[in-house]
Amino acid sequence: MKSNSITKKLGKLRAAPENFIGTELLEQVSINGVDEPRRGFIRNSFLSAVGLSAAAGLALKSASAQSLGDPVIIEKQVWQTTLGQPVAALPYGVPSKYEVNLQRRESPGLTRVSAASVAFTPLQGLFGIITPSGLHFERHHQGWYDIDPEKHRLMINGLVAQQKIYTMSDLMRLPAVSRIHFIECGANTGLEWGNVAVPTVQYTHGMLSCSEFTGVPLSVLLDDCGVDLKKGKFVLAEGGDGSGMTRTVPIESAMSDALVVWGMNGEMLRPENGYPLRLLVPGVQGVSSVKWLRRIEVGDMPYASKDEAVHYMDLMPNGLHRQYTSIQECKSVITTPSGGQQLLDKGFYNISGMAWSGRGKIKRVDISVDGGKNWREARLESPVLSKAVTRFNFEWDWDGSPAILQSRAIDETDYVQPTNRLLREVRGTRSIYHNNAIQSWKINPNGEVSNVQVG
Ligand SMILES: Nc1nc2c(c(=O)[nH]1)N[C@H]1C(S)=C(S)[C@@H](COP(=O)(O)O)O[C@H]1N2
Ligand SMILES: [Mo]
Repeated sequence: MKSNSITKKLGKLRAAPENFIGTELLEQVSINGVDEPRRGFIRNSFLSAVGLSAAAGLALKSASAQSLGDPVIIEKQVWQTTLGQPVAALPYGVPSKYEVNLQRRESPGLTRVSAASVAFTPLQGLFGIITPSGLHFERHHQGWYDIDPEKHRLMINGLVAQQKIYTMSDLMRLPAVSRIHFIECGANTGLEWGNVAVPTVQYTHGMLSCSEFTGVPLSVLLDDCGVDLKKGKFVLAEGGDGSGMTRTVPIESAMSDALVVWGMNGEMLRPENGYPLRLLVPGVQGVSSVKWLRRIEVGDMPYASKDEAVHYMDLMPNGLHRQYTSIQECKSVITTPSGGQQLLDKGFYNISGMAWSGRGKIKRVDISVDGGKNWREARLESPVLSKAVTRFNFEWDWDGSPAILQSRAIDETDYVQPTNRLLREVRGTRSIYHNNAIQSWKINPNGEVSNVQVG
């Protein structure tokens, strides 16, 4: 009886004509970005969450369990009565076939220019803080390459006592560190500036990923080359791809936590993310984390490269451009429930999301279910790491009336994530980049969740 009503709702969602996204994507915007079989599973996990919250003393009058005659538990399944797949049937494992809808996707609202585009991370389907490597967002200015590590070199030159060229083997002998950090494109959430109601969190916030990166601190290499810290104020990082990506990084950043990275989530970088070598500048907009890194030049002033003169600048209300904005300010977003998902019924829900700050650790996240009138503190899950995604959770009993869900993050510098109104007061309305405003998801009485902008 329950499952019929779910199917009906799903049908309605798929048929929604006003959506500018295709059928393929409508499937993806259904709950947690999954298809029918998983939908049942999600529903079941909602039910077990219900059990948890009952212990916590929440009112759960609309919650109901499967009937005790449920054939899935009573009857023997194929997997209980047969031999399973042998070990190493898949020498490199892949996700279950039931998870096939959890994919990086290109936004239907953006145009691909040649190979240059972006594939967004499906944040709505992720748990914890680590983005699986195959789902790390990809942003290329001229497409990606699978570069032979034997043919890759890193050159360090400019204001150094000795210019050097490193092979991958040279680099991988050096003392390595592993750190968890986010990478966020400066253009993430950019469409919200234009009041474009991008339907899902994948497209509003999916140019964000968080991984464990392994490499050598850039400072070790700069020291090794005898960097001139008196004259050297900036470094230029240059990519080996056809886009000739070049970015200026301040020497303070280069000498503190910037890493020259070959590892991601325990294995070599994926080609799309810069294999075999990339720069990682923690907390700074993604473009500075130059992929397929081939050269670091030490200089005495910013390089004003083409990528810095044309992109990633903010047009301010007074008509001036703000250039070299680099820190990704404190930000958060609720990923479940989020745009395009469907609440099944009144009752208990775990509101879950991500918070991060380019300036350090997340200190607190507040949740509002009434569009910002009242706020209550969410639970931060450990670990809470500097310049990394922090997971938050919040217990909510939905009474079936319209609601507007928001999250507001505060970082260790006490910076508070701004509302749309506050952000626009300072920045005007003509920006494309660096939008860290509070995101609002509207819940209709029928359970549909959609993207809305409130002040
Ligand atoms: N060489 C090179 N590095 C690059 C890019 C590129 O196109 N070429 N894109 C940049 C941009 S705009 C971003 S947001 C990040 C994205 O990193 P990812 O693709 O690993 O997510 O890489 C940056 N580094
Ligand atoms: Mo980017």
